Amino acid sequence: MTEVFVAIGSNLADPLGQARRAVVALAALPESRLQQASSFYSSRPMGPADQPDYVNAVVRLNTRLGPLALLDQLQKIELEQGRVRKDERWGPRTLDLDLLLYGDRIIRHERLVVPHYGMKERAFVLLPLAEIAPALVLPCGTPLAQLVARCPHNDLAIIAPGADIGEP
Ligand code: A4P
Ligand code: MG
Repeated sequence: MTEVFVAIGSNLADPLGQARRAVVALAALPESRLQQASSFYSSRPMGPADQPDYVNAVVRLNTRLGPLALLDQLQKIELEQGRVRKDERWGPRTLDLDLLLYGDRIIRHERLVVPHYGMKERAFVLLPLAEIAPALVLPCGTPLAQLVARCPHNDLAIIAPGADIGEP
């Protein structure tokens, strides 16, 4: 089993509900076990400001899926739960699932870059990650706590407790 971390983001169509459903879907992944889920955070949008606030969270899974098979599963969940059909075209994506870390692996594939390229600067990733894995050290050797300490995060607020995983 490999320990992996997945970031959840949503800012459309009941973002908290989307994020909660994503945790349920991640808990049902094949060959995988959900270990931990962070609180749900609200965060101001990174990028264009004329969009709603986001709900963000991070989960920890143990999995036997390979990195690309896991990415396929994440994209399947995005499609099943994250996209709304408007007329004949796919509407805005309401759910974003990013594979942050896959064990200690450094992956540079045309479909998959791990660690996720933005994770070191994004408070909405770093804080939920630090909540569930405070002692984590990234594959590059940088302690997560160091990244958290130098990342402004005053636009982040916990809006709901994390999912209760329960005992196996
Ligand atoms: N891909 C490569 N590496 C990965 C990875 N580690 N995990 C590829 C997931 N996918 C990965 O992804 C585009 C392609 O990236 C995929 O086909 C996959 O093969 P996407 O999810 O379709 O596109 P995207 O998410 O819109 O692009 P991008 O650049 O990942 O967007 P970001 O950087 O995720 O930004 N503000 C707040 N507060 N909270 C947010 O969550 N999110 C975004 C999206 C913007 N602002 C935000 C938030
Ligand atoms: Mg993405």
